[in-house]
Amino acid sequence: MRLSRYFLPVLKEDPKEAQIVSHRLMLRAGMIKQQTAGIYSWLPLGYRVLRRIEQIVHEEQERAGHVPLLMPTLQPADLWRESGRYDDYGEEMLRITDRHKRDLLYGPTNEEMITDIFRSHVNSYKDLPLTLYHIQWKFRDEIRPRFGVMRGREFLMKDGYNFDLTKEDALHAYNRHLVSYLRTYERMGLQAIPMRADGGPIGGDYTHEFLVLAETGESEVFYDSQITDLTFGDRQIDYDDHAQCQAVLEEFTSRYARTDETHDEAIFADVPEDRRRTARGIEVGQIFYFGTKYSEPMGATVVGPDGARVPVHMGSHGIGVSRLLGAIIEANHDDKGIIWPEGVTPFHAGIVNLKQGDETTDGACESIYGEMRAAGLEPLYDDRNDRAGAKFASMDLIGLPWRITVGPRGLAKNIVELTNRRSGDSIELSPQDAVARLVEIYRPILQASARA
Ligand code: P5A
Repeated sequence: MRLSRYFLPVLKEDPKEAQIVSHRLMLRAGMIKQQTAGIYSWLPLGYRVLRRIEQIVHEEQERAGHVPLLMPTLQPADLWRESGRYDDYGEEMLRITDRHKRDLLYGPTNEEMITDIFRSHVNSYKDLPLTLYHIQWKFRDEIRPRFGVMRGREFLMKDGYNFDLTKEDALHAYNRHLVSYLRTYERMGLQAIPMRADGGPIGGDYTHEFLVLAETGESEVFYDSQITDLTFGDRQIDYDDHAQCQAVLEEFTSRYARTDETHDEAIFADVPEDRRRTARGIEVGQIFYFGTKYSEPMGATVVGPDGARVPVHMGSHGIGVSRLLGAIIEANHDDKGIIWPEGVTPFHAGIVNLKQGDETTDGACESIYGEMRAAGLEPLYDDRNDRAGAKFASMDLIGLPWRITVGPRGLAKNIVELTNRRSGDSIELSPQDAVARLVEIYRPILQASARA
């Protein structure tokens, strides 16, 4: 992308309404625009990151054997009357009446609708196990929408639903989700810790939230510091292997880690004092097992092996896709701006032309730009006629992990500068070597997508 043809409305001043750094940086970097409380337009840069996050989520869901579909945002109220949640959900639900006076709602979640799809089409235990998911906008009329996309009213969620014959199989689906979520967050450069939580309006008492530690997090959390040493890494996992998934769950949930909803001082006191931590966290996902809570009242049954119909065991599993942008920025920024992890960056590298209009410099930038694209990388080329300082400031603000700086003085020695956004370290390389180095850096990231 050439910046001269892009739409990147960066702000020079700090917006007054933003109380936390991720909200401030998303507004300043021209990623989002608030349309009304808790409802945002996604401007091109924000939309690019959103799409990258969605792509990682899709890849890891499909790797785990889950099947994508797409349900609508609007739902008939009658489905929710069947489960009994229409009245229970309260004021967070946005209720709408159409011209025929039929009650609709803007879905805050999809347990009822997916259960309806299941009961319409699945009849036998032989079609199980089944996990269906989608990535779709949700609406929750939060009493206090705040912190930008972190607590929106309209927000993007990946929500998945498993259908199993037995409780044991459904718990395997739970474990499978836990494993796939660990991989998903790590690919985004995040450490998200599974913590025992509360079922809330979704239901079920077997549930974990995934939390990213951050001072600005809305949840208070209590944990054994040893848990922060765990990483999932590049291990190979067979998602059909019950024992393997169970072992990962045990590894990641055996140490004390709870949100304030389930925190128990007496058990916490057993953790050695020097490892006890109280902190704040951002909830970026939650998984639930709730058995037959929806399948029973809604008649989602299958014919079991002995010929009798039984309600299916279910769970649901959510990732806060739009909230993740805020969480990633909270965990990755400095006083100059955002520092994107390589897995989610909107562009792989910026190219800064120090002397726009100079034939040699323009030519060198064009070749770097072309070579990067030919190698499957997406550069953002700042080809505007602007001061070097202003170009550097925008690049730092929008947080691309790498920058190639090209100017006539370096080119006279066949040299450009490759700068790392996080460390600020620069190295001098020939233009060809700079591109080759970036190809090397991004190889594992592009391969992770290709393998999925
Ligand atoms: C699981 C999937 C559910 O809704 N039903 C379907 C279950 N879970 S949840 O925990 O309530 O939501 C899942 C994730 O969505 C994000 N989230 C939000 N993101 C931005 N703004 C909001 N107002 C908001 N509410 C929830 C969280 O990341 C949450 O973990």
